[in-house]
Amino acid sequence: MKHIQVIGGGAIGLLLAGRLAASGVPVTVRTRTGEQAEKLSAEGITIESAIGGAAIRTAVEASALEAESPARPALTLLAVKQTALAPAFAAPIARAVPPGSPLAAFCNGIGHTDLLAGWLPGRTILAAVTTEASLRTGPAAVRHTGAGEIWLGRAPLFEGGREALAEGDETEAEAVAAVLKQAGFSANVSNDMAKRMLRKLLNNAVINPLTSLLRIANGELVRTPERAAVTKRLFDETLGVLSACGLPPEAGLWEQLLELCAATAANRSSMLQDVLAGRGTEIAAINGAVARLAAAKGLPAPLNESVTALVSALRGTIEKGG
Ligand code: KPL
Repeated sequence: MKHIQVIGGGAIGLLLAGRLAASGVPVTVRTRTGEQAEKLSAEGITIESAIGGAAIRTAVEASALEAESPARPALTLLAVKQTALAPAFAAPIARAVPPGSPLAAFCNGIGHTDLLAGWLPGRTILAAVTTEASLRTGPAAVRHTGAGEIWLGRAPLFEGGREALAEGDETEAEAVAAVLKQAGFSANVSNDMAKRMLRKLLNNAVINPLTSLLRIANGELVRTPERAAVTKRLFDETLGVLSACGLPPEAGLWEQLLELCAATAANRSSMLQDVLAGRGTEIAAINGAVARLAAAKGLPAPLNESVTALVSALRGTIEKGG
């Protein structure tokens, strides 16, 4: 069985790595810190299920991304936050992903595919979008809170409003989907990842900044007429920009957003969790990206610009755990 490397020891990274390892695939997890890698090597990954099904505990190899790794992975799954993709990440990731080996990026927002295509010439870059939900409960443990789907395919490039695909081969996506299916995921190949990423971006660009600024759970977002009005205004502006950038016209996108709020009513959005924990947020890759796309198309995006500035300004103003 071919060796798979998962970069990222967060909720999605550990879920992917744990399930793949449990299906018999040799997996190495590459983490930000040496401490987490030591813990994973010693304890393996525990996946507890909040949706029925037994807990599993499975052995994995692990090392810090900065460390030398003897493994030559046949495939890399990148499951890090956009905030990790700073210029300092370019050299370690280029060392970790061998030329000719594909990488599938499970990141929110957009912009990461453009960065990765620049950092990793000669590798196939795939984009992955998932609705799997999980919560990291410790450095080597996750709780699977919602079964979802994974869609993957050749990565679209977005910056500058151009429409292009990263270099690579369509057949790689089929092979990655097959490995993920064997590990029990519902994984499918898409030849239009731009559409899927833009649809997810639309929901994240509305729910994440507003729940962060109002400090409310997703289900509270449209509970009052005032909140519903501001939510709809941000939705309309964002939809206008993303439609100009290739999101196909489709009825029912607002209703889908309302359904997502209802389905995740008790959840705090990932951005609110980052704000409350005093971490950096993905605002630049979500609403900041929408504002940049708007500028490239000559469209106004005052609400996206404002929420980007406001969420950025929250950093450090909220007490940890508040
Ligand atoms: O993806 C999400 C996130 O929190 O980042 C949503 C869909 C908003 C669910 O919380």
